[in-house]
Amino acid sequence: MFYPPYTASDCDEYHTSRTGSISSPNYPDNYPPDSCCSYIIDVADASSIITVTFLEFVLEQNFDFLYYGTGSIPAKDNAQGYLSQFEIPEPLHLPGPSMWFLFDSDLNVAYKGFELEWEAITRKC
Ligand SMILES: [Ca+2]
Repeated sequence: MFYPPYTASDCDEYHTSRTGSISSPNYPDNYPPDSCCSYIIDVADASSIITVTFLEFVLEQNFDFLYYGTGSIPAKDNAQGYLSQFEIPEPLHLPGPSMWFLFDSDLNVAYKGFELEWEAITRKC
């Protein structure tokens, strides 16, 4: 399957702190249709685990998606997985030093969106 190359947009975010939060555009109001937003978390610590906890998750199922993966290159075809649902997902645990999200909404039907928190923990072993 071919996906067009990802291009930068106004809603892109780049984070280097070990803890923080991310939410969809306009949150807690509905996200705009046709959104394409990338969120990169780079804690510069290869021995870390980045734990992501979701506080809210309301996306149009099978049409609006939050892709995620390790590294710092957000792209659908580079994703480890995606979320597209009406319920709060289980936490994610991804190896550091970096990970990304890519929020992609289609042209119709928008909902409240998502809010998440992340925390980087240094592995002892
Ligand atoms: Ca939609």
